[in-house]
Amino acid sequence: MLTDINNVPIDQALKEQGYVIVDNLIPEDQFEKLKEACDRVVKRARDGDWKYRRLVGTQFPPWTEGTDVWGVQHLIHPDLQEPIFLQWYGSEKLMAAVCQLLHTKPEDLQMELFNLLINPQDSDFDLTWHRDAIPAETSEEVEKEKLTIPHYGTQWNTALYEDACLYVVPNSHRRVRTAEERDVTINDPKSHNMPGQLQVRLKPGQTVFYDNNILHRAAYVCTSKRATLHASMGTIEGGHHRAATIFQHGLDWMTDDRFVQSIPDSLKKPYANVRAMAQKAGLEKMETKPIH
Ligand SMILES: O=C(O)CCC(=O)C(=O)O
Ligand SMILES: [Fe+2]
Repeated sequence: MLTDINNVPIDQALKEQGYVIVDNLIPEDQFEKLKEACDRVVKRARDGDWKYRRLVGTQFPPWTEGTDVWGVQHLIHPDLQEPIFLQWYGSEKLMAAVCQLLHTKPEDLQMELFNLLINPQDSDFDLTWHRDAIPAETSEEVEKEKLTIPHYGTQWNTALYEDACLYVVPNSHRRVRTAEERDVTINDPKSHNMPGQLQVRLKPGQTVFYDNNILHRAAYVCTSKRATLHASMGTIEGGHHRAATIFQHGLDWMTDDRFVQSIPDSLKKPYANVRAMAQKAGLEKMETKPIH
């Protein structure tokens, strides 16, 4: 059983706090390779040679405007030709952590997103306080209802360099916003004074898993190198709610034969599971419209 940096079982910590920090989920022999591969993909994205990227000025997909890059999308895309990302995504300890968090078996996991969060080059960029799957303007009644929908998945940030960009409000992932939080998310969404906020400080090699409905924001600093792997996995019980969150990023390239051929054994079933989810959702392509 895996425990967090405070020796609490990771599933218990995530459930109670809405986030959990874990050491050493990157095998030693993969660490340097991941850093090198990140440098290459970051260069491609900044050079405009990789079009799947997040651009300063826009928080949620689609990213169509701007030039300064704050994230690189689809690290496991076959056109990037960086096999180390898929190797790590399918590595034993990482998958064991995800299984413990989701209380499921590896064969019931579902392959999902794998992106990279980086420092912009030209200017700092703040993301607003948000929950990933519930827009700020959502009424209290609807928010309450949406918060009861289980996620059937988890997401994480794994830092390759020191990373203190993420802020969370611990334990805000299962309750509606207080009047004050609601006011901040709608009227002052880049506030540096959210009540109860906590800055998540990761050392290289540390991972934070966080509930995508925890209130969170991020501050992107152009002068401090950030390369943080940002990924998610789900379970086969996700259904159409999960499909909407995942496929809004556009994953139809996962049907590419070169991609299918490159999947390691540990991810074959999780891959079949994401294909099945698209099919069940009645999608012709593995893509849907943006939520926000
Ligand atoms: O930069 C981060 O650590 C968080 C990013 C984030 O919240 C998002 O992409 O929704
Ligand atoms: Fe987010």
